[in-house]
Amino acid sequence: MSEQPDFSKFQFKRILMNDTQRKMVAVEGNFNGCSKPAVIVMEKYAFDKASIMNVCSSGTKFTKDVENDVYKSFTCVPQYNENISSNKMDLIHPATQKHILKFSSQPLYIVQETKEMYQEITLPFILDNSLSLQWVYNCLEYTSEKERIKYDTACEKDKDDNLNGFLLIPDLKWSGKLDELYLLAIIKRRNIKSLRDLTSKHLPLLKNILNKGTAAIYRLYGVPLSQLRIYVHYQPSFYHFHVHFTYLMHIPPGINTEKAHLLSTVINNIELLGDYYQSSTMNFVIKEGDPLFSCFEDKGILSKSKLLIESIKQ
Ligand code: G7M
Repeated sequence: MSEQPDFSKFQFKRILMNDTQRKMVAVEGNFNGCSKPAVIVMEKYAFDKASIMNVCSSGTKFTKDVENDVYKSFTCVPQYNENISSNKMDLIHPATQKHILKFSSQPLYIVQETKEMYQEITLPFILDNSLSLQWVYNCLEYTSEKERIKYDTACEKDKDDNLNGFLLIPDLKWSGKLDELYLLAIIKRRNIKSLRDLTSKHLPLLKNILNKGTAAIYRLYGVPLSQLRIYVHYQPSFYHFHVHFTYLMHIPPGINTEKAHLLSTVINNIELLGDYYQSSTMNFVIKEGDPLFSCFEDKGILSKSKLLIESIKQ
């Protein structure tokens, strides 16, 4: 059996690949005294109960980065080694059943939501059952995350600010590392819930977000439009219209085709057909435990067993 390599002699040359989603990195270098190159691939282990309890222990130093309504975000550094294995931790407290569902892994289904289904089932449901928008209003009113706001269209003294204005703020999920860039544009007006509400009269708002949002990000972080993924979710978790800006090389959750809609495509669709998002059938993904799933089931639109039988027949 060959000897254990002496990793203290490893000379770093360059990062070949940094997979921010898998927390995996490939590095080129060489060992002192050896001219032949070496590649090291490092990957963080998945969490288990022991590692969770290790983070949630008195041996960890927590620094609060964000506090907004029931949401807090911390950087957690184990005291035995301050240089490695820091974790980002988000806390929701008190959490509702809706929060618990939002973070639970569950069987998923695709809904093909016609305009009638939206009006009769989805809309009444979201009007009665959505997550609180308090954190959004706290941002808009500068009562939380004030120091984190990166751009505010009001700074341009635009007379249209309350109609087409927005704030640009780091998403709660952003670690702050440039290669994981993640910002949100939150609109100022409070009467657009989701994609379904957008019509041609909102084109100036959407173009404002696209143009001023990308210009601000380029100014602040040097990331150009061509390296940004700019999209909205359908269904969103929060029914106050907002747009996600993420770095193209980073793969955050929620960019799959069943959930993310590129803002440029949204603008294009509305330019082609002013009521595109009122008249289209929209696909979205739903969890089995979501009460909205039960509403579709009650109307005979979704059925777990029917879907199963149909998939077996094919
Ligand atoms: O799925 P939806 O499009 O609704 O996404 C909402 C986004 O808002 C997610 O990417 C969240 O990480 C982000 N977010 C949620 N909360 C509660 C906060 C918050 O309190 N502050 C900030 N900055 N972002 C949040």
